[in-house]
Amino acid sequence: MPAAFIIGTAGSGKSLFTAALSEWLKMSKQDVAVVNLDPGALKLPYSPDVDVRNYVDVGDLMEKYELGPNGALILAADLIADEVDNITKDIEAANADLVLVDTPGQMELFAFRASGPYIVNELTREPKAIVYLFDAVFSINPLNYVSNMFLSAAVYNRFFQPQVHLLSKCDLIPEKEVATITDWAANPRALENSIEERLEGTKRLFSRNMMNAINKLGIKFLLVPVSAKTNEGLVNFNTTLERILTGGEKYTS
Ligand SMILES: Nc1nc2c(ncn2[C@@H]2O[C@H](COP(=O)(O)OP(=O)(O)OP(=O)(O)O)[C@@H](O)[C@H]2O)c(=O)[nH]1
Ligand SMILES: [Mg+2]
Repeated sequence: MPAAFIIGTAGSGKSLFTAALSEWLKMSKQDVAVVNLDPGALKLPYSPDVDVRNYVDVGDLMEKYELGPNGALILAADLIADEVDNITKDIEAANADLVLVDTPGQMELFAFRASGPYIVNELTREPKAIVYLFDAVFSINPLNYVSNMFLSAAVYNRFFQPQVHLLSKCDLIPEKEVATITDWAANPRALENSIEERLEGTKRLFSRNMMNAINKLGIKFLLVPVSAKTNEGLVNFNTTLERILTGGEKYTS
């Protein structure tokens, strides 16, 4: 089954986006399986078809190994790798056309430990995509936007899978700002102009150099504005995802 992994910094909107997209896909009569890979999730805005919490319990780990919450989360992230076979079986049992995977709250637990890339490789042999969230409120400032680009390039460097960027929570910022940020993603000159206009001193210099370094990497990802509250952008995003995962075919026959 083709799979999309939803990744982003803590609180960037991964879980709510997973919920909104899966509901929207189900309403469009598309068969989707939702996987929760966050062992630390207390409450989820969707009912997962497959849930890592059935295999790894952070509370038990804290008790058994006398760990604090962060230590237990790190151990949990590592232990998930041992459960790949079980999780894969659960996903196969769900027998869907698309798998949406909500990843751990703290991105580093998934992207910057050995287990994340291992899981992405092992979960399915079919096409996959990394969906990286840029929080719209955070991204209004070009300095923050460039920092997030840097993080997303680091994520790419861990997975080497097709990657799509989402501007999440775009209902929280004015439409004009949404247009400006999507323009930055499409056009490096627009970002450079905003850096020159809105930043000064070390911030300007550092952002400009960082932007140039990222451009030199030669990676360019589409940025699709979305809102999990209003469902704005879901059609656009789904078209992009279909193109990546199925070469333009619909998930359903
Ligand atoms: N207005 C608005 N709020 C959103 C949107 N998406 C998420 N939020 C809010 O942002 C907060 C974080 O959303 P989550 O979906 O839990 O984000 P997450 O990345 O899964 O967070 P963790 O897993 O805890 O790191 C919640 O209060 C959501 O209600 C959106 O599209 N619009
Ligand atoms: Mg979450």
